[in-house]
Amino acid sequence: WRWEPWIASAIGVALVTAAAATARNPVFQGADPHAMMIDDEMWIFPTGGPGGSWAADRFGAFSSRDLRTWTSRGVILRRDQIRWIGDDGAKAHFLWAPGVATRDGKWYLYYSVGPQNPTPSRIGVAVADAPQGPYRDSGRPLVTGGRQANGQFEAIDPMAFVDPRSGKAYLYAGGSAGARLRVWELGRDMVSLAREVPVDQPPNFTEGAFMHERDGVYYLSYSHGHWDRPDYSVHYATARSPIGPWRYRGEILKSDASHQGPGHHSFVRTPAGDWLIIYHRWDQRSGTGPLKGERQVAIDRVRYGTDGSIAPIAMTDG
Ligand code: FUB
Repeated sequence: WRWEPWIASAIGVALVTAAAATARNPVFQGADPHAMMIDDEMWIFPTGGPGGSWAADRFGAFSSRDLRTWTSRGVILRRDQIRWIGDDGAKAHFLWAPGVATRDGKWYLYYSVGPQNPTPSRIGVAVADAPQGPYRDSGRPLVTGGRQANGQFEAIDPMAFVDPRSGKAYLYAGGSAGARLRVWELGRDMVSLAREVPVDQPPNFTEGAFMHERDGVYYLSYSHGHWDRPDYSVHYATARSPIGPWRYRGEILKSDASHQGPGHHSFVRTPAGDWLIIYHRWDQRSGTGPLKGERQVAIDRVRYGTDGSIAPIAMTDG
């Protein structure tokens, strides 16, 4: 027989399928993981990474075929490459919570620049020809936080979603201060906003919105609670469109006897059709007060009911 590309692909599928229940958790230090399947390989774009999950001045990417051995794809964007960030003299600005999307052969890295004060938080976007970059910043913030008519809006946690049914692209963002979700339709170029879409606020929304579609059901999932408390958890709502109206469906991921503070996350469908949640939790395993230490990325299996519900997710260790 001859070695054909489809054989490599099939082996990749088999490895990822086998790995669905056997990721070596925690995967690595990091937070706010945005995960995608790219050519049968899982890629994770986190805040920070091995070495620290907080005050990041750069983004890296990591990939794996078996969810056990991870390859660093290097630094994909640095703070000093984003000219508009500036310096308010009072506090450093940090890069948080990347969200990645691809369209027409280009890759788009959306990211938050925090904290919120004294300069308002902002969301930027950088463009590349490949998932590992190099990414070039678009040259201006896409969204800026601040006081809004209906309460403070913190411009963090961007999630870009290209609707596989309509082809339209949306940007979801918001959290923490004001804890408000906002949604925009992105321009065809993916680096401009076409219009803001009014949406109803999903119950218990704090931050970290993620959108995925399965069998015509649109799942809006998000973090609830305080980011450094054991009540941090993941809730979700469903809709027949990516912009609601939402039907609140409850909590799916919460602290248990040996894992604390699961929150910012993404969902991925493997080539074999299994669904996984990639999320961060804390390295502190118990306690009732504010959580201390680093955040770490973990991967667990997602199971759907015939009614489109998501069963409570069990956090595992590798
Ligand atoms: O990593 C910084 C912040 O922590 C994110 O913006 C929030 O979603 C929370 O995970």
